[in-house]
Amino acid sequence: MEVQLSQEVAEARSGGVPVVVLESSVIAQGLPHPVNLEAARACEEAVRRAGAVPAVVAVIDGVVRCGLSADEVRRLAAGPDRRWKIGVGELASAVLQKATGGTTVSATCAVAGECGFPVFATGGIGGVHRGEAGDISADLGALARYPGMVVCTGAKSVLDLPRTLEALESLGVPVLGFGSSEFPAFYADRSGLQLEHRADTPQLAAEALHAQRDRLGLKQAILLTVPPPPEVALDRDEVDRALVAAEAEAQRQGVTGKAVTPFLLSRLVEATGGRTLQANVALLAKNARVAAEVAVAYARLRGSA
Ligand code: PSU
Ligand code: MN
Repeated sequence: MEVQLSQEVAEARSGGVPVVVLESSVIAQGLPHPVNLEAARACEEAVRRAGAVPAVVAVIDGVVRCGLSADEVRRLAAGPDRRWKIGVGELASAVLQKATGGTTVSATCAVAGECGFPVFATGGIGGVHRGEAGDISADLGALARYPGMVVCTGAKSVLDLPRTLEALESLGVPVLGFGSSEFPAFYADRSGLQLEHRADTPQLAAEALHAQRDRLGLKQAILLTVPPPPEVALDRDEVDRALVAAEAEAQRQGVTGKAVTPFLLSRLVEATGGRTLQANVALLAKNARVAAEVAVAYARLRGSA
């Protein structure tokens, strides 16, 4: 794959310094400005503090990039470029049209895999949507083709979580709870969905990644699910009630297709007095920190193997 690495990321790769890949659709589409910019900075800082190098993936002027400058992050966060949401199925079109935009988990997994970077942090993955429209994110298939670890707070808040877990199981993507035996419900720490396996420390998560990727040579990613920070986590019933109300409102207003998720998210922000937004930023930074700790432990494991 033609990917342009930033100098810092290229040097980290050749010097064996651990790298944490970050997606950019959450900057370009997932969060409103200027919270998106704060979140991007917080993630990069959290990665650096833990001793790894952050590598934001995006498409800039038709070039697939890994490692962005502060100006380029700002451009994604505020400019007209916010319109482009690039999944793995849109990557070729984006390159041909010399587009600029944020890459989703699916496109970012493809880039991270090609670059040989095995640790990737995000907020929530895409999955199986609620309702009967058959909307299933390309993230799921991409996870089945990325030999690495994706650190996240489970799946996006607006999804059908039981079906998303079933789909991951069908694809052979293992889900490991980080210090928890329950699949998180994004803003809420409880989903009622039990996980069979967990990793309670970054070291144990790194050992799982080493077993999956190096000892067994499996191509599927491991999903490491991190509960949201307890001080910002919302009550699951409160989120559920707000979501049901938001879905009803979307239907009344005739909101359909790609516009549904942004509509629901902004309704959730209103209904909770901004607490979902605060939780989103905090969980992103936490995931970035955990991912960096795993990347550092994994680099040590491989170095001593
Ligand atoms: N989680 C959020 N907000 C988001 C996303 C995830 O809370 O905007 C983004 C991620 O980039 C994820 C993408 O990969 O949405 C999935 O989109 P889709 O359902 O269109 O595949
Ligand atoms: Mn979707």
